[in-house]
Amino acid sequence: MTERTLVLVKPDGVARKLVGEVVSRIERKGLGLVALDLRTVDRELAAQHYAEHDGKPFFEELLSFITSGPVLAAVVEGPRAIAAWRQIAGGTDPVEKATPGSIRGDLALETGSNLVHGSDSPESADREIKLWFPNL
Ligand code: RTP
Ligand code: MG
Repeated sequence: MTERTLVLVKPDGVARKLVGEVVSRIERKGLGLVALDLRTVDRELAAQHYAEHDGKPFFEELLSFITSGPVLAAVVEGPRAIAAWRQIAGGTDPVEKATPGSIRGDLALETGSNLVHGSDSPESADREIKLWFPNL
């Protein structure tokens, strides 16, 4: 079944010039790009995007980080795109959880700067795609 997911290359990934690397891994897996946009987000969008983490100890740090520079936002499509992209991205902690071969496993060291985001369920994907690409 074809699915859509929201992918972000976070500010650390853009600053480290890993946009091409990330897009390449999406395409090599066989997933398709539906929309792509490089932009710097304000606190309001960031807080809505990460609403599930509001109140957690790392929330403020997360908002400062995600608004610290341009991000690449993408809508990615394909069979089981949500799980497929989370496999490509790797687990949240780049050392303890992400496996070698994944983006985080290969290219990141810290949980707070783990390069990429991907929606974690069909409901999240729907909500996040509407938030980032309201005209899609
Ligand atoms: P993301 O939403 O960014 O794709 O990451 P994720 O699903 O793998 O992880 P999630 O639990 O949604 O957490 C969102 C982001 O918050 C930071 N985080 N820090 N210090 C901590 O314990 C902690 N836990 C999460 C990470 O940067 C994570 O990507
Ligand atoms: Mg998440």
